[in-house]
Amino acid sequence: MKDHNQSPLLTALSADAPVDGAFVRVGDASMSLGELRAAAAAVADRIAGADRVAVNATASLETIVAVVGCLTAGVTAVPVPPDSGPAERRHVLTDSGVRLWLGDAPEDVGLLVVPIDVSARSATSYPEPDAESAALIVYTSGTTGAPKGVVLSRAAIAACLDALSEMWAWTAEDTLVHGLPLFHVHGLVLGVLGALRVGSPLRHTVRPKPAAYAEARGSLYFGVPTVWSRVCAEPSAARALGSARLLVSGSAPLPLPVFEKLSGLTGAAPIERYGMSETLITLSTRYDGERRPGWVGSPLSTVQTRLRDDRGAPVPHDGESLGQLQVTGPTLFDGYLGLPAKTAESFTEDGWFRTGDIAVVDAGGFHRIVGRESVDLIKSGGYRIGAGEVEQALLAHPGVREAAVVGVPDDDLGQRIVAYVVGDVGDGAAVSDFVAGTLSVHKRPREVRVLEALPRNAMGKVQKNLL
Ligand code: MLC
Ligand code: AMP
Repeated sequence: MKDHNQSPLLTALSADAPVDGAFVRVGDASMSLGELRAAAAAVADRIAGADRVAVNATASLETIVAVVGCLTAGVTAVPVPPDSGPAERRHVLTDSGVRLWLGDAPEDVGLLVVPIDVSARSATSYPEPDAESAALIVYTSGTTGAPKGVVLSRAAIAACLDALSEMWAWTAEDTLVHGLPLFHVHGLVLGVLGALRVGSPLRHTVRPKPAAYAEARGSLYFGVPTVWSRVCAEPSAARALGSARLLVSGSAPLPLPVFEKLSGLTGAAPIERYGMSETLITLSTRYDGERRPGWVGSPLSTVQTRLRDDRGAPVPHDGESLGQLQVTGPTLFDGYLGLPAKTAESFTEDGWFRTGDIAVVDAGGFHRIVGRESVDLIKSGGYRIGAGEVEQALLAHPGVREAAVVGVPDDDLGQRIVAYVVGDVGDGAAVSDFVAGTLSVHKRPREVRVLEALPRNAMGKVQKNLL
């Protein structure tokens, strides 16, 4: 195993790597490694000494230069979803305590803004920051309340990427293609930092459209299940991906029909892998191993998993018994920013992280994710959305007295957000428009249904299973 305290996190950017030729391409814009290194150093020159900074995380070269600039200077990057509503953005900025904003800024941002110029160059050389320091703070939803900041160290990122490169035989010979957002683990950690650690050129398609995936002619592709389902709906695009070495699916369950259809159209079964913002990627099938539909494979070489029942007793790994999935290993986060009690609650007494997912493990160590413990964490298009956060946004509407949000099964998105409200709101459209001012697009209910009353049990608790 590598000594992460010695080696640079972004190996491909280290001084002795070759630097010419387009390495990172986002849409039509591209940069060589040398250009990226010099542009990131120019960002580092502007921000060195800051503790942490916000990055306007659009799908662009600017975001990549900004994040690499932060990592160069040893400044923690806080990626902000570009479509965050004002309230959501204010929470992220206040909670993270950033004083600087990198990139184009909304008018009301209230921070010192450092624009990103991808053509700027600096030759300043920075020492490798401490491997235990925080690289990123990624905001993610819990069942209730506002999103929490997940603190990810450089060492955790390095450990995850090294184990994945071994599992997928991911090398500098690969060309990585994806079009995922750059403010979550999947698109940013795997999809950008992975390419810069492994040294495989990156083609980011801005959005993960099937035709753009087909045109990119890469060897390694990343997508959430919604992307693969849409690829299957365009068979010519799917067939064009038949020349790729690996298609990797993660962030949500890959439906069996999509697995089968993608296998049929491309001639090879996709790789499935499982992870969380808090743990990074912990389970995957291997490039040279079994790919079983509905199963997400085995732990990364440095990760351990176990199943526990409600009372904390071991659940057998027999391929049938359901248990709460717990994980431990070097890929885990450092904690939720400023929330020591919530961090402590998310670990068992003996230090294993409670994923909140229910799983089955077979005798060979293969894992199947069966569902989540809580109905209040919804996965829609691969985005994790807390029902509580959406309910709070709905309750801020002056006419809404009660609100309950659920994830309804959806062929395209996995789950679709539906809101039930009680109050004087006329039809649901006005409520949808209202929350559009608070929540980013993917957190908005696709449908708002107005009810006379919410179904409640004798204790007064809403019975979401009846909605
Ligand atoms: C969407 N739209 C809405 C809406 N929801 N409009 C009004 N109200 C709503 N509630 C708009 C969109 O903006 C878009 O408009 C159009 O409707 C189509 O939306 P869509 O069907 O959702 O498609 P799209 O926007 O293309 O999004 C699908 C997707 C996206 C798959 C591209 O969901 C996505 O990028 N998902 C990736 C999420 C992710 O990276 N998760 C990783 C988390 S990390 P217009 O005008 O823009 O077309 C993690 C760890 C791990 O989980 O294991 O990886
Ligand atoms: P996030 O916090 O956005 O990183 O979401 C993490 C959650 O996504 C996990 O707790 C799982 O519920 C879900 N998830 C990620 N990958 C998979 C997968 N391959 N299969 C099923 N669920 C997944």
